[in-house]
Amino acid sequence: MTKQSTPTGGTTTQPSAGWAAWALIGIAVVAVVILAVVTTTSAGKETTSGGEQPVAATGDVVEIDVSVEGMAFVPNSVDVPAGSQLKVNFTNTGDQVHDLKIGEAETGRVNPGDSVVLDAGVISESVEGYCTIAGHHTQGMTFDVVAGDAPAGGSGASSSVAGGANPHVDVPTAAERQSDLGPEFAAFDPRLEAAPSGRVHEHTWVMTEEIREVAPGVEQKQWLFNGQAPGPTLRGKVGDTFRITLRNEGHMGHSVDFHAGEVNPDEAMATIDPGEELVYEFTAKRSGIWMYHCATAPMTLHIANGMTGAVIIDPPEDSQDSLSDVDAEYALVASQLFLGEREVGADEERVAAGNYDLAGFNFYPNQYEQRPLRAKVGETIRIWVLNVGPDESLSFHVVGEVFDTVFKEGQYLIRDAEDTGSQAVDLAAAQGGFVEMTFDEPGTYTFVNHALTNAEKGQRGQIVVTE
Ligand SMILES: [Cu+2]
Repeated sequence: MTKQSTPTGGTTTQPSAGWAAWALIGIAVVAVVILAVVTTTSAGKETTSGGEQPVAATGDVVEIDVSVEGMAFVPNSVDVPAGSQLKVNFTNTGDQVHDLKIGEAETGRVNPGDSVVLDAGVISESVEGYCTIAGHHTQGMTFDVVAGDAPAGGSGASSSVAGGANPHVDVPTAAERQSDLGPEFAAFDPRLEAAPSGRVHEHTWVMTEEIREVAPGVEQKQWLFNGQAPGPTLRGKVGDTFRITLRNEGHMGHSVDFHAGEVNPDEAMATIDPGEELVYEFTAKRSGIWMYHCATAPMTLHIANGMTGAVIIDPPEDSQDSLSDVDAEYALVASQLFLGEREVGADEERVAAGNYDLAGFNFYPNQYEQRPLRAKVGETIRIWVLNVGPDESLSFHVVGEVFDTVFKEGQYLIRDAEDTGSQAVDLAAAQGGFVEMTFDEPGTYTFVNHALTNAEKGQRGQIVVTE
């Protein structure tokens, strides 16, 4: 068989001998016949495995107990002789709602602690079962039903993960993101107000899933704290107490983890189901800009869909770390942006693969090129920056400026520097700080992630300085 290719390849290089030509024709005819047979055979196989000739039911029943550990079914596979009926006694021993879908059979949502019997019917071929709750499949909540000796079902192919084109959306180009979006475009307000005077900050936040514009011409579902991405910015002083009532008005479990507080994660960060409420209380003992985010698995997906934001805690005014007076303050939350189907939101496989489409400040690419920050010559501004990732690093730089004060993760790197300065502040995922700068000349100063491919994906904006 392997020699078939040799004479075929030789037709162009050795055409002289007449007998050789006849031999080649003969081999070619044989090859065509073999090809035809192979094609017929494989077509026949496909028909069988496609289910048009189902395996006859044997009357046997395979019964198995399945539970949950973290983000996995235990066990996560079962061997079933083809033709047997499969019954799964499913107990949700996890800490959040799950389900199990095998072929057409589904358990429906199963609360923690509850049990359901799933009749998966007669198994004629291997099939991959899984939890249908957003993100759980890619986190590994699969259950392989292996029929007879056949290999586990599921192609495993995930074309949407491969780098390059997004199969769900036409990702807007830099030109489309930078062209005038018109007067109706509203940027996320980056201005930061002073901390309110009270020492206890009480808020109720709803958690929802809603369709929003996430980039020019792209609408998709976002998962939100209080209807916005990033979520509300909280500000207070060292020693303040924050009491946040979370009300889940969405369709899946959500939670929150405030990095600014030191609390027992088991209770405060628990996932709450639709319709439930949870009060998260913490006292901020340390100054800085702190991330908060939904802590329900997979966290990448909840963060990518918008469930994250900043808590800013001012140091005591009489301490050596106290903030100096500035003319304006801003807050920028840097993140990667993943596009997906309109009704779904960030594509979970692309999120799991870290395959982001765009990047932005305050969850919209290039928005501060559309609506620049503004300052006057001689003014000093402070920009608080938080990098929520989920993965990429941020190198925050302002073109044409040098930072004379940089605070990062608990300490001033420089402060009111005169004969030195900082050109960029590096923030890994979940790190934050602030920079201060004074404008000596009018002009358009562009701020970027100086990991420049991310600037080109949308992590850039402008500060327009006038006389
Ligand atoms: Cu969430």
